[in-house]
Amino acid sequence: GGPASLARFRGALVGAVLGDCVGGEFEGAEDVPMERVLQHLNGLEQDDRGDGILQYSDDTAMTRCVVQSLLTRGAFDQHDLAHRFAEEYRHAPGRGYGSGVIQVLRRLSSPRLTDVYQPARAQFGGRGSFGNGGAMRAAPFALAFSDPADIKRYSRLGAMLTHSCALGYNGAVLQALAVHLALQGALAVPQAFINSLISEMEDAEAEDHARSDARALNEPEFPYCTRLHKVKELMEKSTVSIEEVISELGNGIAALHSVPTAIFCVLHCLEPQGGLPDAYGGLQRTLAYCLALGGDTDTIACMAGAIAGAHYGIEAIPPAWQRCCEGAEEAEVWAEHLHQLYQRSPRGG
Ligand code: R7I
Ligand code: MG
Ligand code: MG
Repeated sequence: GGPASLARFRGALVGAVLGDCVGGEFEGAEDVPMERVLQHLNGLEQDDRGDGILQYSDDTAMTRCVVQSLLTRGAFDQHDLAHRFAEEYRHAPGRGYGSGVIQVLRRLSSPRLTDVYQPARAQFGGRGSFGNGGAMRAAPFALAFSDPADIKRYSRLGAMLTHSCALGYNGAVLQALAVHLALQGALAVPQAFINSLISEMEDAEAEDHARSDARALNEPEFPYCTRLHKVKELMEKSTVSIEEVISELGNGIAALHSVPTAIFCVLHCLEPQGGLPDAYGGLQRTLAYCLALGGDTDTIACMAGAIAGAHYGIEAIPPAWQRCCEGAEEAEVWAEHLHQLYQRSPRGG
């Protein structure tokens, strides 16, 4: 489809759900052979697999809250979103939430709370979480708003309800921007895509709060830009091993060690790769590659799935895979509603 087509919106949201559902199998695993990944994915094609057999985790549970809040309010509403996160957690606490964030989610349900950003600020000794929980649910901001300034502002605030450390919320900003660019068709020119992200993150990371958090955590100045430059270096190499990706970019639960990794996975799999079935399309390659990294596979595949889905569109998603994943059919319907909201949203200048 063309830029910002409905097929791309569907692809982005369904891709995110698929990544979470298929990635759950290997979350926390080390040394995942590609053979095991392909076995797992081949299983999705078998007719006797029940509908929605692979359950989604916190990544999708929170993404659904963001989608429903944006659609119901027609805008970003931090109180509504905080309430939905808290209610979702109360109803289904067993979706695999991070061990720190559950305290925030409990406190967000208190009727006495007036500042909804306060519980997140109290995390980890007052600096806030640098986990990838803000980034994993950032895709809907790129599907609801067309102006990059809105996408940046609201993905940041949406993440700050649970992640007040700059390394946490800037991961959400980066993920939302990557989905936004992919929706526009920007992955047709990979070098320009990564350069745009670097220049956006140069702005985001120049703010005082980002600088002081990077310093306090012993990270280089402009930590996301530094990682995105590493992504560029890896893109230029003729061969890249899984071990190299893990050691250069990471596969962990910190947003800094997973958002640039997800972006790399998408870029790396734009072209056919040895070790992956010839019959696989780009989105299938991307998800398989994410799973083979091990570590935080549900979240890396969820984020890469959103970006790749925005690039390839819904046609790239095998119906059998979609059927196996809880919430994937519904995601397609919500993508249509978000597409309508997006078209009404003010364009940036
Ligand atoms: O970021 P968060 O929502 O977790 C998301 C991850 C995804 O992989 C999901 O699929 C799910 O499995 O969890 O939850 P947080 O609890 O805010 O952060 C995740 C973890 O990162 C924490 O439990 C800590 O182990 C670590 N972490 C920190 N550790 C030390 N200091 C995050 N921030 C800090 C910190 O500042
Ligand atoms: Mg999860
Ligand atoms: Mg995870």
